[in-house]
Amino acid sequence: MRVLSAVLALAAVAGPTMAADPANWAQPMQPFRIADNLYYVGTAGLTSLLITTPKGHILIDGAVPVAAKGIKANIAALGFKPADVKILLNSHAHFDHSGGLAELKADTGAKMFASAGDKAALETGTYPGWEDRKHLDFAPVKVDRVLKDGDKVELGGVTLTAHLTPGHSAGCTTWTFPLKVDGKVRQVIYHCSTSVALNRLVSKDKGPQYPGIVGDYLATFAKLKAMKADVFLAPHAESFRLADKRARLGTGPNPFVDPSELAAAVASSERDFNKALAKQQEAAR
Ligand code: 4NZ
Ligand code: ZN
Repeated sequence: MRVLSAVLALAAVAGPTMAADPANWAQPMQPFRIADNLYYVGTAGLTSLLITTPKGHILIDGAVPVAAKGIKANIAALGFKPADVKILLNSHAHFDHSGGLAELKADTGAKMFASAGDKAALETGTYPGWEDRKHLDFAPVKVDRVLKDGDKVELGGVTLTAHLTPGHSAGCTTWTFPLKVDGKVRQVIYHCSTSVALNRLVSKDKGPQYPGIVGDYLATFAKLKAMKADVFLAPHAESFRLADKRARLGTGPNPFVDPSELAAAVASSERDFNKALAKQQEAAR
């Protein structure tokens, strides 16, 4: 009981959008089908999505560097060939979501598509504004195609749309695509992230994480509030209650369908952002 209340108290402070448990970032997880041609191939804490097509596959996010081998093993365990992955995409250029991409690219031969805002971070394997924090570095990955807002990525009859939602990173990219779930076409959103986490919004001596970061977050919140989705997915498993939904799969209607989740997650994240901004502004006075 004491443990439970401590966990609940921590969860209340951390909020649903914050990385809750880095201990599970490298923890292997059995891959599974979310619905139709969409599979979860990430770790217990970090999402990696496989979208299969007759012309090859698309993989979104590579988790932490040590997770790359497990992601490949997960793809193979589902009966797909890692060499059939043709396109690599990402949510954002932080080591916990892009760290495994270089190895995955080398081993699959896939092309890496990413936004202009994240290209430099991916190609240097650094966290812009935290170049001195070497533990945030990751293996650099070359970007083969630069994506703009609204660009479509097409393969084998599947079309994904890139929505630039900068703030959490300068090129944070939210992905949307249709998915057949329980016989009905649903809209999936893979929400990049709008958490503040390690980002300096305002700072007296160091300046912001990158110029224009606060305006970017504000525009991104406005943009996300105007979007609709039936299936909400995100780079951190806790942000969309992966374990709970996984456990309920097959027991009734697909638990990944929840048209209310995007708006709730964005509202909660915006409250967290406003608190973090006020706190950082106070500290910078
Ligand atoms: S993130 C850490 N990608 O911003 C790093 O959610 C990056 C994030 C969360 C936590 N970290 O080092 O603890
Ligand atoms: Zn991040």
